[in-house]
Amino acid sequence: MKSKKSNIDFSMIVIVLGFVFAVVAYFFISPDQSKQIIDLINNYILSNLGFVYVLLVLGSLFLGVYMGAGRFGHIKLGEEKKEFSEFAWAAMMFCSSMAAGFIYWGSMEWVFHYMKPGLGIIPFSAEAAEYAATIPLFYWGFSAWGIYLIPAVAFAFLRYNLKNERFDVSIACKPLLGKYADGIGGKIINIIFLFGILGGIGTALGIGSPLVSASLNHLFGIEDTPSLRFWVIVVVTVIFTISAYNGVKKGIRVLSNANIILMLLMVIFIFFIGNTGFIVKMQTTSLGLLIDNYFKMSTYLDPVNNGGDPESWLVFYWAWWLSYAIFMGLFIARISRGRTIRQVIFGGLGYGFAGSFSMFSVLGNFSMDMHLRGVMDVVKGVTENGGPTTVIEMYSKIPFGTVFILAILVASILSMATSFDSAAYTMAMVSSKQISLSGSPDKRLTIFWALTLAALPMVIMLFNGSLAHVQALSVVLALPTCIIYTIIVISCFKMFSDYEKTSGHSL
Ligand code: NM2
Repeated sequence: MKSKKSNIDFSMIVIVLGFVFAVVAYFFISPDQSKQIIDLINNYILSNLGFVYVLLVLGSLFLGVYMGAGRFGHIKLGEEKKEFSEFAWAAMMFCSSMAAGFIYWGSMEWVFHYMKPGLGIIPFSAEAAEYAATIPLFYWGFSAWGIYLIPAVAFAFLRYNLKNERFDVSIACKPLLGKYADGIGGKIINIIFLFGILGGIGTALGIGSPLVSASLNHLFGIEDTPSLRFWVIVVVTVIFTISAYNGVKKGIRVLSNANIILMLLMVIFIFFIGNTGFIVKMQTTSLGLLIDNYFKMSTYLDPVNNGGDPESWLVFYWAWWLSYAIFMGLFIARISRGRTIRQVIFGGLGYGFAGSFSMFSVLGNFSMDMHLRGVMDVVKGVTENGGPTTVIEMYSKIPFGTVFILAILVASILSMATSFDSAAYTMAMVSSKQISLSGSPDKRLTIFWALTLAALPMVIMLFNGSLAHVQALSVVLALPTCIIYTIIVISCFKMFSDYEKTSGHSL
């Protein structure tokens, strides 16, 4: 038996920690300049490389559907029975990807598109409102969830069918890169993956913690300052560290089930308490608009006017989802033993879309209705006081408002914890040298990654960096992830055809 210590790949830890220290130190020494550098790279990517993200995401949706519906679909990932029930699987998949964004973006995203719809639509018009209710369903819809699924299949096949003892990223690149995926090459791949997560989770924390601090401010009158947000991150970190420490079965599954039930209760409550007629009508309208405009929404980069919207939204969102892609692929693989490829692909697309649709269309249309009926000027609230404060102010106006805000507080913390615990857990899997088929990574490693995940956004918040900087950082860190992502997708198909050649029978 190997000792636990020798199972940790320290080289990866040293490099990632070195990077985090370097960024943190730079923020201490020169906060303004470091924010400027992040913005500069971010702007370059937004205006020049958007097409890369767009083609990658659309391409992977096509390939995913092809993989699930085609001849590989029936392949079972491992011989065993399904490890998790349908509900637990869907809940864990959904909750590891969604954090407090379901409340924040769910309730407020429409405002930004209503003000600046682009696409030749007149701002604040009826058309702008319908478009604003629809486009979030696209940014959080099929293409988005589709990003995770080919990596999930690749990692699961490697692990459960080819019985690989490592759960790392470089192995999934091997069919295409051959020996270049070993040694230093492999380490670079794993490190790029770890950086991607740091950026992606940073953005989620950057959105969630102001929402939590705004609820604390409303409920208990605590002043909403950067240091309160800092402490919010500390509390969330403690919770998700404990959950990740307890692993998938005891920690992550339990927290995710609780989280999804609370999310659903909140959405059902708002559905009935709000203008249900308006919500249902807009949901139906949005479905048609979504289907009608799917490809336009997927590729529109505004080449002539270069107006910025919706191009920057598209690139930001795809970068953000892509920065989660490999981590979610690993995580979905971890919970998918015993499922077929078809179940993973269509389960991921179906549950993902259904979850996003119900949350965004109910919370968003509820809030749009409050605005259009003049109950509250939500647009003014967002532009003058910011999104988080406006979310809380709006929900304080409904019956049982205080209870609902308490629910927002708990759901934001829970949903952040259920994303970050799976992230820390997969980071620990990748930086372990070996994990037995039913085993878990070293708990110390899991704690270590949980703390590292929180470090960057904490520092950016402490230095009064805005959410825009955290978002920019995630777009920047997602770029190298795109390269690895592409390699994994191609490798997955190559892996299947190599397997057929060597085993002599078709899959
Ligand atoms: N996504 C966009 O705050 C959040 O809900 C995190 C992350 C799914 C990659 C969402």
